[in-house]
Amino acid sequence: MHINWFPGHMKKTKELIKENLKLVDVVVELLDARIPISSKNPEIDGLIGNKTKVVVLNKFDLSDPKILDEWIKYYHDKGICAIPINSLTGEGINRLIHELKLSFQDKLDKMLSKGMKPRAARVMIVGIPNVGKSSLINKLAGKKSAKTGNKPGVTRGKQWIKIKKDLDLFDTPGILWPKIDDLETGLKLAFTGAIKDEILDIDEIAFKLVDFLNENYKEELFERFKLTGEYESSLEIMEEIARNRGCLVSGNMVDYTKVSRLILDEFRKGIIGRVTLEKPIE
Ligand SMILES: Nc1nc2c(ncn2[C@@H]2O[C@H](COP(=O)(O)OP(=O)(O)O)[C@@H](O)[C@H]2O)c(=O)[nH]1
Ligand SMILES: [Mg+2]
Repeated sequence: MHINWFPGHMKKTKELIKENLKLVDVVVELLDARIPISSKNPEIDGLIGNKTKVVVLNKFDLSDPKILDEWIKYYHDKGICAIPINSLTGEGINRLIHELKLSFQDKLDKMLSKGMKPRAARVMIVGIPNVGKSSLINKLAGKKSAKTGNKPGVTRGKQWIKIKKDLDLFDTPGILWPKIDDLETGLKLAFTGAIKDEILDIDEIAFKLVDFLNENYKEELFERFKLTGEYESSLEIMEEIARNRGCLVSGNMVDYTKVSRLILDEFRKGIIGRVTLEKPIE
């Protein structure tokens, strides 16, 4: 699989995030609840240094509830607060706001004891492309809608959005890239739509996804696509799905690209079921 990924302005972006972080009290590390490892940029912790961090497991509505609990416990055991959020409906947002204020309290107390004036906690969201940064900012900001630059390096119009009396949000999220150092990571990012399909072989991705689902979420897979037979391979499963859904070309041949798109689309929308692709490593 060929992944052409790293644009030249990555270094500049990192510098910019570092600059912006100087203004910030609390960092929200936004992760995809289905792939908390693969959607993490490994350099973020270095950039954050000893600032307070809250982990948000976004798109939890698409993730496996059982494994979500395992992840929350995993972070809890490491002393990190992890909050499941649905940035489309706003579920979990109030808890996040509460937690953000709470995590600023220590710093605020110190400031007050030094005779400084109290001020609102300043928060910045950081995450990989497509993890839901803009959606979360919009949900948090409500009608005070944000100018949310999707391009790394966008500084113009930089401003603080007042979320609550004592909570300010930086309107420009920090965009960092995932680290794709093996095929597995690349595939998980592709399954979830974090990587654009154009730079990957869609048939291969869908095939690998069916492989994974057949292994780990067989019931959901079979139920959704009305599979009833015994299948020798994931390829046979894909062909059956293609026949069931009319993804065929002349002569009743399977249209692999069409069925691949269909499977990936339904997976990403959560129609196949709530699926998590990686568990915490003990
Ligand atoms: N199901 C679901 N989809 C989400 C959630 N948050 C964001 N999305 C979708 O994920 C895609 C990327 O979101 P966006 O906010 O543009 O991500 P950004 O690139 O990090 O700013 C969009 O299609 C959103 O509708 C969520 O919590 N649940
Ligand atoms: Mg965005």
